[in-house]
Amino acid sequence: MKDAAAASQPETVYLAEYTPFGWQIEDVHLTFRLSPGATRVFARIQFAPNPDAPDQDFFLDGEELTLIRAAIDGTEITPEITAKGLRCAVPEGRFQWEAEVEIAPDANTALEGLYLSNGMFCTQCEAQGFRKITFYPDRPDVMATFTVRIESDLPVLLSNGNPKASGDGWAEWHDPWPKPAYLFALVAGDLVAHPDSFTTASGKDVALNIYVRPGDEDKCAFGMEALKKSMRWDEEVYGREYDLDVFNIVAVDDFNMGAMENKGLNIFNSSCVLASPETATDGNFERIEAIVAHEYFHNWTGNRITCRDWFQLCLKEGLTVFRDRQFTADMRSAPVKRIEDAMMIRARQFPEDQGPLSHPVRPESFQEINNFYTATVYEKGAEVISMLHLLVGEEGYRKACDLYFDRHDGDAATIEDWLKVFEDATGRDLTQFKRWYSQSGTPRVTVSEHWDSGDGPERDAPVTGAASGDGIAVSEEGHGRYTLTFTQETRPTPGQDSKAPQVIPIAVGLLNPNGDEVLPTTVLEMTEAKQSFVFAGLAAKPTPSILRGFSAPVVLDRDVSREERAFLLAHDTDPFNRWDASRALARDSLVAMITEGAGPDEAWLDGLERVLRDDRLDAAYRALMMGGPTQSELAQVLYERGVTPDPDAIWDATETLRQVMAERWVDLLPRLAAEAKVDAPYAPDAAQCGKRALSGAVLALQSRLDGGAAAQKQYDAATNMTEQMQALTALVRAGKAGDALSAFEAQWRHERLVMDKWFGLQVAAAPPADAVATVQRLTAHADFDWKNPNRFRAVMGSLTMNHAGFHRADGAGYDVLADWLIKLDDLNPQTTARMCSAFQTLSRYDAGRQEKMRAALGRIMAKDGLSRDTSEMVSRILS
Ligand code: B3K
Ligand code: ZN
Repeated sequence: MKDAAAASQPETVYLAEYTPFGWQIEDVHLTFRLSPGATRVFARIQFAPNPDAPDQDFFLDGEELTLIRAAIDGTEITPEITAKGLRCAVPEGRFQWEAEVEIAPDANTALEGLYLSNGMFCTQCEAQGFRKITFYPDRPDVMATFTVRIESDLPVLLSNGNPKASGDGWAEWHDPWPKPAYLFALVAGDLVAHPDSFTTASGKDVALNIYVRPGDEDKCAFGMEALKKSMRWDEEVYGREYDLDVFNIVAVDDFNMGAMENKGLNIFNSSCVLASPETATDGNFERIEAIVAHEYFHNWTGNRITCRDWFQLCLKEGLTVFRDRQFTADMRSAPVKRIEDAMMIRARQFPEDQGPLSHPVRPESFQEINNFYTATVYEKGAEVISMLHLLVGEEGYRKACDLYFDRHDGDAATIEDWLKVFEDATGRDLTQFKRWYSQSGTPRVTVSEHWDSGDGPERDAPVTGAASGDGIAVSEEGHGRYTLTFTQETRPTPGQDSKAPQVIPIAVGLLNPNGDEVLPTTVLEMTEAKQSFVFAGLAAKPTPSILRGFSAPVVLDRDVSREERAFLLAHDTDPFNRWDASRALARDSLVAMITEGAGPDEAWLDGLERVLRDDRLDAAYRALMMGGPTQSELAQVLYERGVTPDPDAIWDATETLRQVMAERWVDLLPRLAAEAKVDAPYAPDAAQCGKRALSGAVLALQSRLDGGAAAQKQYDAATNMTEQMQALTALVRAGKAGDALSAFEAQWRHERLVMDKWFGLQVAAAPPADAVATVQRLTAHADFDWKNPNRFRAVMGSLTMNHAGFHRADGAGYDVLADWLIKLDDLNPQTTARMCSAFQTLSRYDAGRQEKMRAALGRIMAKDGLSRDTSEMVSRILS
């Protein structure tokens, strides 16, 4: 069936063509008789006509299923079966559907539907995996209660909802909450539980478990704490309580993404839930806390209120990302979190939004929905909610959310429903704001300023567009009027040639020449293509701090002098903009080094040094300050400034700069290292993680001076994975890692997740000229299990992160990736398609590289039986 499906022309689905399903489902009963090669699935489903959608053909989705028997109201039937599903005549009115199908979990390498991972049965149904389990209307707007019986000799048998009954070789589960099929889950395996419990605000006891393979029990405690914190936080901040007697999490080694929010039975990629100080880094701990929270928060935003269709994906994902960000900001440092979010959006979402894969937060068409689980839907989707939050304020936001939960509990909802609750709760008209959901592309905001001291007649009249009347009053008593004029422009994106102005909240503060803040953060609402805002009552020309806290996902284009940026680096009270001033100076300095052969900007390094020496600033923040722009970011900046980026020149410049920093701060580094010392048992909390981040940044610079001596010392003494990895990375970069790499491998050979780090690090930290050879060496390693998505991503994903190594002029980086993607596509289309996005920045580079990327993509496209997933991605990139 797979071949038939691949051979047929991929169909495009359109948002505009949404029609409800012709039947409603009252109740679903499933029985699974598990067997690796031949699992039998028995389904008994009550259908009733949907009065809102009469006169439809009865069609059930179904792929890669062998139908054994089907019956309607007890009478056997012979339906018409296609590569996509099943069609048959049905009676008018209600009827009972029965079907028995056979599936082969052990042959399921795509990891969608029911599959096997290390002998454990597990499922992944979002977005359209349930159709590989049984014939069903596999769409999110068909919601039903499920009763599931599992028959197997395996000791642990789990499904959604509450346990109902169990006996020798069987277990039954009942989920009382109507849900779409994509939230169905089943797990069966030889697993052990890490148990705990939680009492909800209204006093209900919930049994909690994290199920893992024997041997992993010692890596569950942190995930469990994160779960309990999330449950409490959702009660306190959103008033949302948990609604079943049990909440189970299962860790699985073979998983295409991070985790999945199945009702009452979350399934996690083991890398996103298992952690111990010895095996996981601080970064892993923080990510685990965020993902556990994210999946838990889906219980309300996604499960109780789900999406009408897959175009509305951002309704649950954007909102749930926004919620998990709020949670992390509350648990850790809010400014650090905001900087990390902005870095992520600039590094991942902006390139997507400005390239051939650009699509609206709510896409209007797709061939394969799995290709739209993107940074745009998730991260820009969260930014859109963050802007709404800013515009309506905390109180308005909470009122709107309460209304959303009241009005839509149990619904399959739309973005229109979401915006309507904001309109109804706050009285605001969101017609223009809604463009954030339909217009793709990153708006560019340019800024010009005008100062009128008020001492003489106004000479020029620069203010055009809508200027706000008497101006925004500031805390001084001067006569000066300061005008900021903004223009917004969004370049054409695929399928959208012209763009209308969007509502852009621009958070602004003003500083006077002493560095004192004369206007605290004020949100300007830009709604026109060009618009001015006047600030009155100033004693002297201020320095503006614009887009504070990254108040909108836009590119801010403003000609700012080095002096002004340095002033903001020294004085801005907004931690985000202070960091951003340094980042911009670093970017400009590197660009000048690359294009003019200039030396590093001394004034910036002086300013940065003052920040680093300021021990009132939190260590995590100073560590972020020490990191520079990524090479890919520099390539984008050069491209935007009309210079074709040369990856080797970018690499050389970043190396030179790091070397200069190391030499310049030879005295400062030991002082920072001493400040960053942790004198307490390991804990992955914000304070300790910040200190280790700072000491890691110091070690990276020190290793440039001492040939890796300090790194070797840290490696030998390390008692946790954060320090071990920092040291190993520094040694690899210093070219001194031979012994440490062997020791690490010997120590961790049996820990899959740690070995992923070993594989990934060698590629990511390899000198660009060695990256491809390192990939070739590692892919020949006996433990390179390329069918495991984590291992595949560790090696191939790290190659794409090694900017100059991947973009080698001879195209060897592109070729090795294309070869592996061609191979993987037969087995796992979803992971293959996702990795094709490494080519999305193609148009930035020179003709030679572009031609080589096109050739590599052409080879992928020409592969016989290429999956719909990969074919859609490659053709979008090539268009
Ligand atoms: N909802 C899942 C993602 C499913 C991806 C399907 N290709 C995880 C999450 O966002 O929480
Ligand atoms: Zn999610």
